[in-house]
Amino acid sequence: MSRTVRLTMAQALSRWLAAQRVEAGGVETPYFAGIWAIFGHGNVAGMGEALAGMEDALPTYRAHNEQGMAHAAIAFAKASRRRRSMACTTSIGPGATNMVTAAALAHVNRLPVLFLPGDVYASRRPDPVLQQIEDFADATVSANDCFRPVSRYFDRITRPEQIIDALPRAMGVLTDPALCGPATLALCQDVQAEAFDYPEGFFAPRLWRPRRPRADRAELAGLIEAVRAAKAPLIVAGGGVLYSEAEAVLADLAARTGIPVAETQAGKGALAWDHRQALGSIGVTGTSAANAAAEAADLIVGVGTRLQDFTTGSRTLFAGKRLIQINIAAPDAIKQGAEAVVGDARETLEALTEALAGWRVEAAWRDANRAAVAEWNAAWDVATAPGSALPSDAQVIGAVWRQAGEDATVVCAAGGLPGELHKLWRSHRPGGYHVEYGFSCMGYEVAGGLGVKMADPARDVIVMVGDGSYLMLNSELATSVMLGHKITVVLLDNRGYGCINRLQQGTGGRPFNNLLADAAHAVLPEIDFAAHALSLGAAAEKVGGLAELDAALGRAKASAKSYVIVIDTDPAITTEAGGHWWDVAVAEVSVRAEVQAARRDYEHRIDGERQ
Ligand SMILES: Cc1ncc(C[n+]2csc(CCOP(=O)(O)OP(=O)(O)O)c2C)c(N)n1
Ligand SMILES: [Mg+2]
Repeated sequence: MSRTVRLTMAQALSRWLAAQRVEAGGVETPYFAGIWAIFGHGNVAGMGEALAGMEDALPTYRAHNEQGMAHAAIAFAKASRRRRSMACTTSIGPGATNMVTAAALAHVNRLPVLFLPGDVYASRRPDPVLQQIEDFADATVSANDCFRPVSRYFDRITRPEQIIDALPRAMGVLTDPALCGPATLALCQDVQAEAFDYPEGFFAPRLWRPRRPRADRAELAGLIEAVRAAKAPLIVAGGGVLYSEAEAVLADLAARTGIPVAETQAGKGALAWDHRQALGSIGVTGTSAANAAAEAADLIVGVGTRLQDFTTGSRTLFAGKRLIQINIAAPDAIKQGAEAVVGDARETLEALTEALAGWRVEAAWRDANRAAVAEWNAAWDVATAPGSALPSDAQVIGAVWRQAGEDATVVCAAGGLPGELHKLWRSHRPGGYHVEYGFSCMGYEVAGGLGVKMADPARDVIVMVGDGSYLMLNSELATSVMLGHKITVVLLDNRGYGCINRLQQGTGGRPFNNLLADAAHAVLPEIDFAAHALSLGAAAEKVGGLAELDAALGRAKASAKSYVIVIDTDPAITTEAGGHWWDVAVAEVSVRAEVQAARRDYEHRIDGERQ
């Protein structure tokens, strides 16, 4: 009989998490870099008791908001290219449901994170326990059922021995490149504290290696033949390129063959911005060079992309084109009528490079793309050149980019900034661009910046955030100060939801309920963001304009603790150059002539969408 060890479920779970290993950068290291925890009655006596004393093997980090700590965990995983991740434990009820938005964020972005919300008593002894929702028709329902549609794996642990199967299954999802996403184990409060005789072998260290399935031979042969036959091929690099660590192979393939490469939000940074085949961002927030290439291309090869509407210009940019999708997940590979090549990006691009040896695109295609990039670079100079008026987001981005070292990582998620950054930020290296644009969740930015910093503390992390996103969730700024993980936050205050205000007018609406001035108010808020950041323990200052921003960025760089720079910006300006149509449904009936006109234009546009 195998030996056993008597532990509570929470103790066994924590020990098991600490025993999971991966190889990162040639060194074996724990898969779970730590566990974020906010305790309540639903986890303090179970998980809390287990984690105390485990600090060396599984460090616990205290946060201020469950959604925020989950954002930090997710950003950590994204910055670690899904090789490592973190767990998050909460109480039952509001602590648990505060993480549901973050779970959806991880699900959309295909990022691994282990959610461990506390759950109601399995025994039902004290029902209804504090914070328990009561479903009159179904006694098995708890608030944690909200996690089901936003988890790649969900289980409720109602007996201590269930984790012997549940944990490896959760880990299988976290480490599977095709299924990757959040795993949720809802831990019944009483079961966390219940003891069981676990087999000792359950806690043996286990090494998880990234899986790299090769493409099916026939699918690969079809891809090679299609590229060889193409007059104007274009590669669209998505996040899968980075998660597969395929960037060097992609750069080499592009250089050898001359095939131009455009990047999605998640794929940005795969190529250095000045690589000779780099066209920059594609789609709704694309460069003129990339979007012109997509329109002229006779073959589009997507690599590791979900084909989100922003990438495809709501299915108009690639309409009528031959589309081949290299993707680890078959459901992604077959989207939008694409010919599928299911496999690991690096393996597939390596095979493609080998098969295309000696083959190059025609000179006319190469020259057209080079000329388009030169034109885009001129537009970049115009958009980012400092002026004397209230600065635009683009001008602030230009100033921050010029000051940022090649090793810096810019972090963003929602508002007008992600689009402007997609177009204008010039990535020097993979990992230098971290924009969460799958869920585009306001409030990801500050906590996300902390997670990125934790993934690589040597890195300069620059968070660019709008006033709206900052106000929605900024509490992990205090955590960054507390943990000594310094981030720089550049806060662009345009006094409201600038991008939605522009979208509202673009769809024929009048300015309503987006900018502070257009919303119901007794007084117009005069929010002192610098004072707010100071009160959380960060260093902070407000600058009077672009000229002062440069000097402030220098002070931020020299600061040992997190530093917030506030700058007023113009809510109306966005970069005109580049871009493509985005499908936002316009009201079919309205008394406003502007809405009627926008609707006519909209109906004309949707005729072109790829079926
Ligand atoms: C949690 C969440 N709520 C709502 C939205 C919809 N939304 C997208 S951008 C935005 C406004 C963001 O304002 P701010 O951060 O100030 O950026 P700005 O648009 O002014 O550049 C809103 C409300 C969202 N993306 N996320
Ligand atoms: Mg704003």
